[in-house]
Amino acid sequence: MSQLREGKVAERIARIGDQFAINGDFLYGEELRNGHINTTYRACYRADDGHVDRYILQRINDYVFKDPALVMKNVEKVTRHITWKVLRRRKNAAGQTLTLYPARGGRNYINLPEEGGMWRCYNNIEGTHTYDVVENTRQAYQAGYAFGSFQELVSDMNPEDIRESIPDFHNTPKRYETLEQSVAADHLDRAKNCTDELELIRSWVPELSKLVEMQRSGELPTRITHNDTKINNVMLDEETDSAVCVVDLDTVMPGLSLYDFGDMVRTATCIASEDEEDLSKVEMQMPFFESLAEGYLDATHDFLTKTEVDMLAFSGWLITTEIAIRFLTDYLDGDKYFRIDYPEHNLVRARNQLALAKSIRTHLPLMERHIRKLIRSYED
Ligand code: GN1
Ligand code: MG
Repeated sequence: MSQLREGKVAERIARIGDQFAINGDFLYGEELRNGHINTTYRACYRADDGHVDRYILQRINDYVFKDPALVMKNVEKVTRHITWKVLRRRKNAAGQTLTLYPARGGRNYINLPEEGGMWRCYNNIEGTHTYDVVENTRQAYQAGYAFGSFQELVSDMNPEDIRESIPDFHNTPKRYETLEQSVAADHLDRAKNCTDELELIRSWVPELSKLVEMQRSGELPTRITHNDTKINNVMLDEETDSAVCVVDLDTVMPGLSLYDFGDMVRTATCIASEDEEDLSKVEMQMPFFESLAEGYLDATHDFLTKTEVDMLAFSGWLITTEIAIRFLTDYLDGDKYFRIDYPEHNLVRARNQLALAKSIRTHLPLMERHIRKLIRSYED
């Protein structure tokens, strides 16, 4: 990340920053490239009182989020609710949240057609950092605890207040149907490059509907969930690596607690990144899973139902398979959804995530045993 003081990008960042309630002079800007969807800049200003403050400027990707105003309404409600709750409790149980800065014109966002669309501005959470891949079990515990605490913090919001920003986001069988449509269309003649991957996914089809069916039948409760619990969406204290704040709130909407836990298993139990090409490095590691599950259950065991707990391990396999399906679909469709750095990037990601799903699958009995052990420890 280079700090840009001048040049076209710096000028652009300064121009966008100028639309928000930011005091002072622009010092420099930088692009943060660890998300696949939105364009994100960090901008640094010297305020009139001499303080140097940093802000996050972000363009909401309107190919992915068809109704950015709806996303912003959700984000406003969630951040205000968490702020209210944390202030009342006077404690900081991984409960810091983002603050939106008003834009010119009276909203918390602004449409700038000449800058590509809808922009918003958040505070930069100072003294924290993120990891794109997990490095040690403490980070896995903290991620589990942070997203578990997040679920607790939003648990008393009215689910009807939060609308679906992307319908059927974690509807795995629908994601699979979409994949088959892309295979049938095969606009770019790419299906021939992924026959093994398709065969594997097809062999798993009966299991892909399990969670949506359990939700439909009422066996699993619908909650407000984060839905994008990648390890790099949790900010950890720079010195202690304790969880400080959960970010990327665009997909907060009604869902299953298991979607959140599943995505954490995907990103907090494997030390290889999701685009690692050497599949021998792609493996779920039990010590990371154990810490992740402990962190998550420390924050959630009071309110999760027995059925939710029973499905935790399975959700890790399901959500990993789901994202493999999504990467493969985007590869076949011509890479319209996820940002890519090279032409085969989405295919590499899909292969990687399938390797991880296989690894998780072989560990399921051990994972389930560990969850039962943790649950017993709360009962003692
Ligand atoms: C996207 O925005 P980012 O990079 O945190 C995606 C997630 C995927 C993830 C895969 C809105 O998340 O669903 O799991 O990439 N977000 C959206 O790395 O589709
Ligand atoms: Mg995201």
